[in-house]
Order: sequence, then structure tokens, then C-alpha cells
Amino acid sequence: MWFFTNRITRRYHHDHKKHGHHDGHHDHGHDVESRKSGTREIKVVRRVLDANDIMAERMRTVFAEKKVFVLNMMSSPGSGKTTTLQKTLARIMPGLRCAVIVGDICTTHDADRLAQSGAPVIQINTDAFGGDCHLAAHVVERAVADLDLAAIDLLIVENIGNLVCPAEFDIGEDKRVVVLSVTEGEDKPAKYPLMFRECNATLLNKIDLLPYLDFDMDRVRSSIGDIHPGMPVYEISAKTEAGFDEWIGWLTTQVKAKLS
Ligand SMILES: Nc1nc2c(ncn2[C@@H]2O[C@H](COP(=O)(O)OP(=O)(O)OP(=O)(O)O)[C@@H](O)[C@H]2O)c(=O)[nH]1
Ligand SMILES: [Mg+2]
Repeated sequence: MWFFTNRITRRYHHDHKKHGHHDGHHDHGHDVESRKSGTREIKVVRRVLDANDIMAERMRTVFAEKKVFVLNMMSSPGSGKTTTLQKTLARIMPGLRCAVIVGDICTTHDADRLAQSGAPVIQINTDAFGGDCHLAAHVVERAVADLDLAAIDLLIVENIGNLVCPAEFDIGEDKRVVVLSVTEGEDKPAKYPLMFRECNATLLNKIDLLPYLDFDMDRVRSSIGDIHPGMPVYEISAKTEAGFDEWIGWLTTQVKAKLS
């Protein structure tokens, strides 16, 4: 499999100035700078998310000029993002010219798997920084600099496995998809609503395992409908490719709407 590694670019995210270090307290929404004034410490809080949004908009303009559709795929660790993407790429390439940016804290395992599709793959690792749990706009922007956007119709970003933080960061994408595997339990949308509010479609993955679980499909659908009325929900199995016609149909419709 090392044959494919020459197609993979590996990047380390390491930028202490732009992003606070993870120190147990989760504070990536603010850049906190402390100044001493006499005996008083004045905390100047600046919204990092504002800076992220400006950068994301800049990238969105570039993607529009270059006619590249960008999909941000998010989920908890292990829901099946990479497996779904492997099967998706096999179906839509070479009709659509694809590239992938994949974020993980450590390893190039996912990049190795996705590079088998023949698409250019960039692996971002955040471990040098203490393990950021999401991809921010400036990290994606630097990865995009290694891609030839003129040769890409669809750029897929597999975000770092996490059902919370990635939803907070705009990365200049056109659409967002959340993968929820049926092994995670039907209460997850209600417990992590931001992700489902922010996404444009939900993939309910691993339905091949339903016979072995007590997963309540009606309850999860009703819960997602309460959080994000009208959002499409596709029941799929990345193992058997059940439900893939509907999912691929939705994806290609979105991409073609931008490219036409
Ligand atoms: N039975 C079954 N297993 C699946 C399915 N999709 C993925 N898996 C398995 O679930 C495990 C995790 O899948 P991945 O595709 O690596 O998940 P991921 O979301 O990319 O994981 P991270 O990148 O680590 O967050 C692997 O062992 C897959 O083979 C599915 O539809 N059915
Ligand atoms: Mg993965």
C-alpha cells in the first residue's frame, strides 16, 4: 500500500499564535490575552470565530471562482466517514474530479485508505499542536494551497472525529454532512443538536447492523426533524452500499448545481 503514499501530502497544524493551546479547558471560541495593569489583570477577549469566519468567506470566494464544490463531512470517531467516502469516490470518479483533505490527530491511516481511489489526498495531523479536535479555516486554507483547484470539481473534507467542535468552524464549504452510525444510539441528535442544526444532510450509517441493535429509527428521525426540519436523512450502509443511490443522488445534484 505504500505505493499510494506519494499521492498523499501530510501537513502538521502548528500555530500557537492563531489558536489557544488545549489545556483541558476547552476555549477555542476565544483568544484570551492577559495584560497586567497595576495589580489588576485585564483580560482582553477576542472572538477567534470571527477571524475564522472571515478566512472561511475568503476561501468560499476562491472556491466559487474556481468552481469547486466543497463538502465538509463530520461525525463522532468511527461512525464510518472514511468508509463512506471510499465507496462514494468509487462511484463518482472519474465523472467528478475529486480531491480529499482528511483531518486526524495522528496517523495517515485514512489518507492511505482514501488515496486508493486515485484522488489527491492531503492528511492534516494536529498532534504537534496538542491535538486540535476540529479543522479550522486557516488549517484548511494551507492544505488547499497544495491542491490544483483548476483540476478539481469536488473537494471533500473529512473532519476530525468529533460530534461537537467541528460544527462550530466554517471552513468555506458549500454543504455539510453528518454521519451518525446506528451503533451510537438514537439519542445523539438530541444530545448534540448543534451538529444536526448546522448540517445539510444526515447519513444514518451501518444499517446492516440494525438486526443486532435496539436502535429506534422512528425516534431518531423525529428527533432530527425537531432539530432541523426538512433536512434529508439517508439510511445507508457503507459496508453493503445500501441506500447509496439516494445519498449519491443528493450529493451529485448539489455539486452539479454549483458547477453548471
Ligand atoms: N458493519 C459496518 N461497519 C462499518 C460501516 N461503515 C464503517 N464501518 C466500520 O466502522 C469502523 C470505523 O469506520 P471508519 O470509516 O474508519 O470511521 P471514521 O468515521 O472515518 O473514523 P475516524 O476517522 O477515526 O473518526 C471500521 O471498522 C469500518 O469498517 C457499515 O456501514 N457497516
Ligand atoms: Mg476516518
